[in-house]
Amino acid sequence: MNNNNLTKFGFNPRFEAEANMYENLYVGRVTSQAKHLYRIMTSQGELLGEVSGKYRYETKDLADFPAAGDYVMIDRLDDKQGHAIIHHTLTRQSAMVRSAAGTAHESQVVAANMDYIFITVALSNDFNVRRLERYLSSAWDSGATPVIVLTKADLSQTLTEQLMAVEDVALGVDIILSSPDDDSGINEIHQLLMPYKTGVFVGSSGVGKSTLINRLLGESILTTQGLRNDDRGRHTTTYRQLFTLPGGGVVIDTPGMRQLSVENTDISKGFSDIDELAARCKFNDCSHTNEPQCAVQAAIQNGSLSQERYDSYLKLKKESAYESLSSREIEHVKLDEMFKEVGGMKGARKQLKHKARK
Ligand SMILES: Nc1nc2c(ncn2[C@@H]2O[C@H](COP(=O)(O)OP(=O)(O)OP(=O)(O)O)[C@@H](O)[C@H]2O)c(=O)[nH]1
Ligand SMILES: [Mg+2]
Ligand SMILES: [Zn+2]
Repeated sequence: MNNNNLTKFGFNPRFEAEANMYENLYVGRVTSQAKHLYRIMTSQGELLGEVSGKYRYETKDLADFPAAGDYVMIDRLDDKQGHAIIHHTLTRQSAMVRSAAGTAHESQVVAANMDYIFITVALSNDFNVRRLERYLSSAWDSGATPVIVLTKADLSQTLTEQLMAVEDVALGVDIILSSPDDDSGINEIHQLLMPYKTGVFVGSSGVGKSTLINRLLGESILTTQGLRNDDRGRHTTTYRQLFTLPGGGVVIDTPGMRQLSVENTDISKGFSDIDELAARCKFNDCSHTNEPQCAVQAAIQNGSLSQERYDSYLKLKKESAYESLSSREIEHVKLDEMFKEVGGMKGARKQLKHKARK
């Protein structure tokens, strides 16, 4: 099978080797999804497909259904007689995961098999460095390389402060500055994506992801928010979609995420500086609060670690602990914390009962 057409969509020998293990099936890459229907690019062009009954029946985890960027094995290369049937999803090289809207437990794959995650942050009113930190740790966990893209520099009133704040948390991650009247940022993104690499754009609604992709494409294919720029617009992009760039390279546009859960996220990857310090604490299980010879506290004291950064580390750590609990369990944990002095919630209950009896 000649897969030249698919190579433009990122198909490479690693996936080809796995695809060859399936007899009588063809490989394709998912370019978008609308409910149960998938658009799939194949060696012969694009077609529509859906997962087989067996696939649906055997898949318990939402994250195991195909997502934009996935390579899938399908039964046909022509959908004139009906939708192609997806039988398998090839092993993911990377996956950006978030918890599905409204649920604490089910996680959803935002995009798969990308080399870069372009975390897009606007330098306008909405700028929030803590949110960037969350995206960063989630991106590190995906297996792809994060890149920070800063947009709307033209609307910033505190550019220097903002850049310093970003550099503080970036820890070696590339930072690309994009502005409407200068193409150097766009060119840097092009450079990264050159040899058929895949990049996904993530970030809050209205930060300018689709605008960037239109500029990369060299034409206005994607709908962007009107001329509002109040950072409060509706979500303009409503589904994930994959495109090929004229100079090679593949990009996936995503709708701005309302909530980016830190579930399944190894937060330490986003905080390697604190990790390094922690390794030098006297005690292995140091909580970095009041233990003697704590390297983290020492760093805060001598100013090499900011209290603010340490606080957000603690906050993220606490949230990821919460995230793996059900809402009921979270209530219990919260109550336990509230009643810590009297020995947790059970202790509080006992005391209440005791009082009532009196
Ligand atoms: N001033 C200024 N405006 C920008 C810049 N980049 C994008 N915008 C504007 O910001 C608005 C939102 O841009 P979009 O590209 O639609 O944002 P998005 O991230 O795709 O949003 P969702 O699809 O909702 O997730 C549009 O009006 C853009 O014209 C920039 O660098 N400077
Ligand atoms: Mg968009
Ligand atoms: Zn310590």
